[in-house]
Amino acid sequence: MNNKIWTTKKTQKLFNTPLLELIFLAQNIHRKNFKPNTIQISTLLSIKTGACPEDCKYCPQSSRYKTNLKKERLIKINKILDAAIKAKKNGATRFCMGAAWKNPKERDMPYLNKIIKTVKKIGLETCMTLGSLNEKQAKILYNSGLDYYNHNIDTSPEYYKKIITTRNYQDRLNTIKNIRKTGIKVCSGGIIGLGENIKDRMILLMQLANMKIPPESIPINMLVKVSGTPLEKNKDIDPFEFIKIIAIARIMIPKSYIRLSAGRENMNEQTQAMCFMAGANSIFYGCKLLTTPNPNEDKDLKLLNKLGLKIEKKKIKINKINKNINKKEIKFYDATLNN
Ligand code: SAM
Ligand code: DTB
Ligand code: SF4
Repeated sequence: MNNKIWTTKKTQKLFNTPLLELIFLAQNIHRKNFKPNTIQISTLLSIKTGACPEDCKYCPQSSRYKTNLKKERLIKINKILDAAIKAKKNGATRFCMGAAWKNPKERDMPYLNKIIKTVKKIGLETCMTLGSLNEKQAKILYNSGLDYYNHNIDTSPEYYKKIITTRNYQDRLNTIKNIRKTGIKVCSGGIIGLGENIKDRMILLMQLANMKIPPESIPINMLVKVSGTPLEKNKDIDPFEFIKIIAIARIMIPKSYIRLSAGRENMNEQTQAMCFMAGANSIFYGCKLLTTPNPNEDKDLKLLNKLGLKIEKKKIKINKINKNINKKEIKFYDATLNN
């Protein structure tokens, strides 16, 4: 339970603290709560791509913008299984699956249940991001064994209205509440570079830090500027500004994993190293995020090696890894997809 409230005054004070002082504070807090030199890695897969009815101005998958994206309907479990096995072989401990939906439909639930069960059988933690969920859907995913649900709040409530008009901030918070009521761990964070001001960044972090139970995992994304989206020409973020947000997030939310999320493809090694120094302890690993590039595995392993960072091992409670995958059953479910 969270009994520390971050007021505007206290948060403002952090934002006015010199960067190197913040990094020092953040690193100390980090070491009190996490094993040093250790990083959690997750691999992402887009399981339904593009044609999204929402109008998020940053997103290449919205149907409103011409982004040259190859659309794909919900993909077959067999294909998901292959990608999950590859991720596991490469060392990932969590497999995150994203769908460009406003929300899943009732008819999708049995299929999603089967996906979760299949991925878990190979010994990976599972995470999904599928848009809004009602209580019933959250419960179904929990009962299927889903470990994490990603649902970002992106920015401050005020600025959110300027970025997305097809849903509101409260809808996002309601879904997070529905996830919390189950036992699924919450993954929620934001994006830096949307054109927000310092106050919006402060409010974003206060929103996350002041939740009754803060999200266990907090992705901090740097906007990936995609041609055709309304934000394609946004101003670049100064890397130090970004590092500062990571350090403040670590100080305000000491016990959560902070993920250096989208945007690493455009960061040099030194910037990433400073983010780790400032308390980031998780990354997306694998050459693709959902639709845009991410550093390839070799490049990342070289960086982790140079920094002496070890991949966090998870003891996943699964008895028979790689066994019990019923190919016939998967074929049956795949046949229910009409694509
Ligand atoms: N449709 C679902 C939703 O919006 O919750 C799930 C997929 S959506 C792509 C997941 C998250 O990716 C968004 O909430 C947003 O924070 C992040 N995202 C999308 N496009 C991005 C971009 N161009 N740069 C950085 N982050 C982005
Ligand atoms: C999150 O915060 N970032 C990831 C994940 N959660 C789903 C997605 C980043 C998407 C970047 C744009 C793309 O590749 O489509
Ligand atoms: Fe759709 Fe999610 Fe992209 Fe928004 S962020 S357009 S909801 S896929």
